[in-house]
Formats: sequence, structure tokens, C-alpha cells
Amino acid sequence: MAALLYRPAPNMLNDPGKRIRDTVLALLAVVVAGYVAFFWSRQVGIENVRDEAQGRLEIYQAALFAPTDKYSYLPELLASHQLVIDCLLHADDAVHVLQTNRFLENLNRKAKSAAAYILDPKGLVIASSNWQDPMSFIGQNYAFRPYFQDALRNGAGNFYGMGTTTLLPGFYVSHAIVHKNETLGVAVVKINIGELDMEWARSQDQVLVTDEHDVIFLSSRPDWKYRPMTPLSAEVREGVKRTRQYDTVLKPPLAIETVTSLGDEEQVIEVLQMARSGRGEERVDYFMRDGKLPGSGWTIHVLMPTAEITAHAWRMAIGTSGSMAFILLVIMYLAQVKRRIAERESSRADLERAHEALEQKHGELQKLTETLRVNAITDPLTGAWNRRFFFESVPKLVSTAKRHHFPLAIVMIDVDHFKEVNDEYGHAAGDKVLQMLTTICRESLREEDLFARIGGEEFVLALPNSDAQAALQAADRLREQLSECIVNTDGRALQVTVSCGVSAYRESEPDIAETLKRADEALYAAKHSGRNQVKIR
Ligand code: GH3
Ligand code: MG
Ligand code: MG
Repeated sequence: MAALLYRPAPNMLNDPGKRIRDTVLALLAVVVAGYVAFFWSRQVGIENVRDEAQGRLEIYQAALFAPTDKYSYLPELLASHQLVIDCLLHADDAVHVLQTNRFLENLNRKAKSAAAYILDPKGLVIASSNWQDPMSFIGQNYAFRPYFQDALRNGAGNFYGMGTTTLLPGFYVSHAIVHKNETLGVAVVKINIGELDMEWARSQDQVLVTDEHDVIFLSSRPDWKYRPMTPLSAEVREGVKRTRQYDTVLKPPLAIETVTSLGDEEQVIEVLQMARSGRGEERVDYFMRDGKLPGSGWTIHVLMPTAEITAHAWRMAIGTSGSMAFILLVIMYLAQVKRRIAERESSRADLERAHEALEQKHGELQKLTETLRVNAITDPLTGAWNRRFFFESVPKLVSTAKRHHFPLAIVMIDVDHFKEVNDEYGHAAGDKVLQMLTTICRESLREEDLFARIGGEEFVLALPNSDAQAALQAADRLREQLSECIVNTDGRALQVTVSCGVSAYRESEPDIAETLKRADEALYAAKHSGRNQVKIR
């Protein structure tokens, strides 16, 4: 019954579609939060590194400029020196050459440069600071060197390269020697960069200098030295060979890939390099800041590894995603609890409704049962108790009488000549008589008296607390009342009489049967004596 009445409210039903949608949205939020945190953190990390790289770049630029600046005036000074000019004007004169050699040697020693020499317009070395050395440049032709060509063309030149005789790297600075509008030759000073090289190799920073062909010629990483950052074209390779810039030291290009280009001078690169463990190769990401060195075609690159930035970004992403997931889980848990409470409230309300309905049904059922019970023990025509009820109830009266020694009397009532009433006035009139009789009896009886219709026109009365005499009086009073009553039927007045038989219960008797029998006999006697009278037995 309760199951039939219980209908869960539809909005309280669990919606699996909504639950899946919520879960997907939550996961999406977690991923997006992690993604944003990762990129934001990485961006901040790169910003910091960018500032740091810029600072380093300026320091290294200054370090690189210092020696070149220091010696840049020397070739110009040499080019304007009378001794040098005379030497070139009298190249065949051994005295002039010797004087110039000594002068160059002296200058080289004092300036602490690597070499100083004078070339004629064909590129041939006329005088040199290492004139006494078996490896002297004298007699060598450097026409193929860019610093010679640049000086002839532009008045001055700059070059990084390997010494063709010493095989030691160095900066070459050159200046054209012009006399009376005629170019007599070129003065060259080679600057040793060994010191700078060593200093950079000791540096904690990753710093590189590339030439105009992107070849690394200065590097804090010795293994990257003389490696192009981009593969050289055939033409460039040919040029490098011709000028003998890197002679035999040029190595294969570095394996570099741009991960993110952040502008002309900044990018994140990935380098395939020797693994730190020493075995095999590994890919390492760097933030790279470039700085062009004006007037040289050279570029300084400061590299900062991004591994720490990336690791930090990952930590941020995981932390943010984790926090987000935690917050969402708490929210979802609270929502679940709220839903459960709502469901419980709703089912409680449903149960209450079901309970009310049940109570109502129960009441109806009780009424129905009561009606059925009353119907079962009531005579439908008169409303008096029926025979069944009488015989069910009378034993209780008997036992009470017995227990308390109270008297109990029985009166049998039978309508006289009722057959004739029916015959003369009709069955409906007879019914009316029976109803009238019942009404009068009920009105004149006491609460505890039991009145029942036990046959067609036969009635019985059980009178507790009444002895034979009292019952006789009551029966006679009834008989009289009834005989005075007039029933109207189809405009005719109808009057009936009754005969009564009275008997008192005797305590010696086990039940009422004997009493009833005696009352019946008394009734029979009343009939026999002429009817409309009361007899006692
Ligand atoms: P008496 O008792 O005086 O000897 O005569 P009587 O005519 O009353 O006797 P009898 O017992 O022979 O008749 C009873 C009649 O009551 C017979 C029957 O038709 C009638 N009767 C029985 N039940 C009903 C009823 O419910 N309604 C009506 N109208 N008549 C009934
Ligand atoms: Mg009868
Ligand atoms: Mg009769």
C-alpha cells in the first residue's frame, strides 16, 4: 500500500546526464587551471630570465669590446707612422725594413698584442713583429684575408680567424696606409684572445659569440666552439675555406631548434647536446638573448637553461590543478550532501502523505467494517437487533446476572393475527406495523434492555435487573401502548394487538434456553387465552 502511494518527486530523481556533465566540466576546469598556471608561471620565469640575460649580455659585450677598443687605434697609428710609410716606399731597402721590424717588435711587446705587421698593396708581408721567428709572417701573402680586402676597400677592417702560421685564433684589426692619395699597403694588428677564451670557459653562464656566418668562435662551452649555429651554405663554406678563417677547426653545426620565437633577439631554443651524464645526447631548452656587436657582424648570445623555469611551471600547474580539484571536490561533496538532505526531506514528506492517506483509508475501512458489522446484527426492515445479535449477546447478560445474582427476565412478543393484517391491508402495511412496534418498544425500554426481532412478527426482550414481576408489568405496559397505536395506511386506520410471554431466568439453569422455552410457552398460553394479553411461566 505504502509502496503504491509513495511517488518520489521527479526533480529529486538522480539525473545521470547532469552528473556526467558536471564531472566533465570539473575536469575541464582543473585542466584549464593547470594550463593557465603553467603558461603564466613560465611567462613570469622567462620575464625574469630575460632581464637577467639582458644584464649578462651587456657585461659580455663590454668584455668583448674592451680588447678591440684597446687596440683599434693601433693599426691607424701604424698607418700614419713615417717609418712605416718609408718602409713601404722603399720596400727593397733592407735598412728600412729592419728598422720597421724592430719598431713593430717593440710596439707589439709593449702593447701586449699577438702580432703587428705591414702588408704591401698585393697583400705580401713586408715587415712583421715576429721577424726573428722562424715562423715569421714576412713573405707570406694575406691578400685572401678579409681584413686586408676590407682595409683596401673601406680603409679599415675587422676579422676573427685562425692564424695561418700560428694556428692560434685572434682578432685582426687593419688599417689602410695611404700616402699622398695613394694606398701603399695595410697595417695589421692581431690581438690574442686566449685570455678572454679562458675567462669565458670558466664562466658559469652560457655565452657564445658568433661571426657573420653564425659560426661560434667564442664560447663558454668548449665543445660548442667552431660549430655553426645554422648549417653553412656551400658558398659560405667555400668563403671560410678561402679566407682560411677556421682552417681545420670548423666542426659540424649544432643541432638547434627554435621552440618559441619571442622576437628578433629572443627565442627559446632546444639544443641536442652531450648528456650531462657523459653518455649519449640530451635535448636541453634554453632561453637565448642575442646582441649584435655594431660594426663587426658578430653576435653575442647569452643562454639561460629553462629547465628550472619549466619545472617550476609544472609545479605551479600541478599545485593549481590540485587545489582546484580539491575545491571542486569539496563543492561537489557539499552539493551531494545538500541533494541527499533534500531527497530525505522529500521522501519524509511523501511518507507523511502516504501515512495520511493510509489513516484516511483505515478510517474508511473502519467505518465500512462498522457498517458491515451493524448490518450483520441489525434487522434491515425495523432497525432492531436481529436474531443473531440477540443470541450472541444474551449469554453475557446471563453471566452478569449469575455472577452478581441479579435477576434477568425474558419477554416474547408476537403480533396477533398478523397474517390477516397482511391479507387485508397488504404486505407494506404489515411492514409499517412492524416498524411502528419497534419504535414504540425502543422508546419505552431502558438503555440496558435488549430488544430484537427474532422472527417474521416475533420479537424478544431481555430485561437485566428485572424479576418476573417487573417484566410482567413492562410487557403489559408495552402491550397496552401498542394496542392504542393507530397505523395510517392508504387512508385507512389500522390497529393491532400483541400477545406476550414472560419468564425469569433461574440461576440453577446453565443458559437462557429454558427461560426462552418457558417464555414461548407463556406466549402460547396468551394466544390460547384469546390474545392481546401477557402470560408468565
Ligand atoms: P397468530 O400469531 O395470532 O396466531 O396469527 P398470525 O396470523 O399472526 O400467525 P402466523 O404465524 O400464522 O402468521 C404470521 C404471518 O406474518 C405470516 C407472514 O405472512 C407474516 N409475515 C412474516 N414476516 C413478515 C414481514 O416481514 N412482513 C409482513 N408484512 N408480513 C410478514
Ligand atoms: Mg407468529
Ligand atoms: Mg402472530
